[in-house]
Amino acid sequence: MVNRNLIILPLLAALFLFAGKVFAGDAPPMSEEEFSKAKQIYFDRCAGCHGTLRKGATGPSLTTDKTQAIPVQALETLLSEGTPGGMPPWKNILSKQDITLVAKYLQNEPPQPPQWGLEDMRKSWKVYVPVEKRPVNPPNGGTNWQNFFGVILRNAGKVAIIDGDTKKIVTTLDTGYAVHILRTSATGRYMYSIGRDGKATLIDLWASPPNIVAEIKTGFDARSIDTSKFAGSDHMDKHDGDSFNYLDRYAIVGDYWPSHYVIMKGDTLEPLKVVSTLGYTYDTNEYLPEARVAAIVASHSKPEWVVNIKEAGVVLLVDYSKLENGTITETRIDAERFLHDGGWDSTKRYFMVAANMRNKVAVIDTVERKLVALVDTGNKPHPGRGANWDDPKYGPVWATTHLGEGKISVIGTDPIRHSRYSWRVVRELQTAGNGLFVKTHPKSNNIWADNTLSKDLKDAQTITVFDKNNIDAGPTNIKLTDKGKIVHLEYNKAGDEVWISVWDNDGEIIVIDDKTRQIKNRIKGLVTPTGKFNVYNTMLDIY
Ligand code: DHE
Repeated sequence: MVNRNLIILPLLAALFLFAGKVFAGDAPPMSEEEFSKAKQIYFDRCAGCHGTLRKGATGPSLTTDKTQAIPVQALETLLSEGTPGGMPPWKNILSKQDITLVAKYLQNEPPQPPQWGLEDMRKSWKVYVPVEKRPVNPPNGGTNWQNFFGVILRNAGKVAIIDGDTKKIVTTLDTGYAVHILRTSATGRYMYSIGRDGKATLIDLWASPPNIVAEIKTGFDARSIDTSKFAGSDHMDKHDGDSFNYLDRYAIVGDYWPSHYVIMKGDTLEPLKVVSTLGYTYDTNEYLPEARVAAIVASHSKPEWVVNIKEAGVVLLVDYSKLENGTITETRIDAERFLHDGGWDSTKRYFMVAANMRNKVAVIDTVERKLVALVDTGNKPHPGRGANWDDPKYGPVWATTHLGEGKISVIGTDPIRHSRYSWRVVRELQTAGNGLFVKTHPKSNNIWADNTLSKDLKDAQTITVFDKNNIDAGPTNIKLTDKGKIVHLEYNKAGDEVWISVWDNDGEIIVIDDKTRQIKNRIKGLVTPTGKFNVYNTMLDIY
């Protein structure tokens, strides 16, 4: 049965948009207190998709020429019910009063947030445990620390470190507001968290128990963090007699606001360089007062990061090999607008990134240093880092889920031995509903995907799995929970378990045996677990 709202809401908005063009309204008055409360709600819940200045990205622009054309009541209905394009129904999260506040706020001009420069960062920078006071060896006693998982407890502002062998929570750390993702250093010793509030936190996994050794505020709004993973090579500059390497040397954070990236020392988070990403769109050459840094990945074969600028549609290859004397070199590659998330292909030469508002995946060749292809996918691709496997018919492939429909698009990634399949969708796999993440492992026969954004709650509580060697047999959908939603998948170091989050205030991690596809463990008592990152798979970018 078609959900009535899916028809009424867009019609309502279109009707008011038309009507409003004739009777464009003014900004409704708001008290200072109301404006400040609505500003925080917008920052927490809306800015990620619609932009700090409301110019749009994963979600449409919400500038006042548009929002004043829609009466407050219609805005309230849209906010309450959500939209088919992926905006959740806020009635389940915000009160009616708060929804009204946000509706009014959207009809007022957005405030210009402050800047945040190197001096501000330096003042916020704290080292809790100096490097010389940290363990010089990994924990002993058989602790398989490279099979630890960092698990984000989103609404609790914490990260749990869970032992992948024992399934025990080793410790829970206060990393701050709405942590978004975790990454590790190249050796896996350090784990880095980035919160939506721009705070980066450095966790020492060799401490017993792991502890926070440094933190810094890099801006007001951030989503990505990574580290330097190039081990260097003989021809590199010689420093102190041995070949210069970059393992654990640097960390980089990409901010949404201000629009910049920040390079720090990897073992202390001391800020070294801030680089603005403001500029022009690659296609229309209009100036962008907001050019947010989306996904960042670290090259394993060069001293460089791949840094994606969302609104500009530009991919930067940032060379850090001369950072010692203050120099970074950027190669700017025009790709496609509204770049979001992405990951390496199986060779770690090609970077696959979703331009989700343009329904495309951009393929960047980091050897030839150019855009190789723009692949048409389904409605709003959203891969996380995506998933790589060897398809029996198409050879090496990479896959993405979609925010706007229940489908996995599978893209050929081997331009040498499978050139006729490369850089185009070779399979479309139906899942149970709109998803966020897809995952597999080189040792697994399975491809797993969540259905987190499905309009039907039972589908959002379901995991979808395909057999790589019998994909045409279609999906197996397994309902895993009666509470919350299923989100994000991660393998353990051995590649024989899949860890899946039940995103709920009384959440848990469900551990599935990858061979039998049966539930092995439930790690309970976790507040809104979302992303989780296995140390070994994250340091080596195994996905
Ligand atoms: Fe994410 C990855 C941005 C909402 C959980 N998310 C990313 C990346 C970006 C991004 C740019 C890639 C980072 C990288 O690889 O360097 N996410 C955004 C948004 O702008 C958006 C749409 C809205 C917002 O305001 O943040 C958004 N993200 C969410 C969520 O609602 C999720 C499900 C839960 C949460 O934290 O609020 C969520 N995003 C994640 C996770 C990853 C991620 C777990 C990393 C996946 C991985 O395996 O690498």
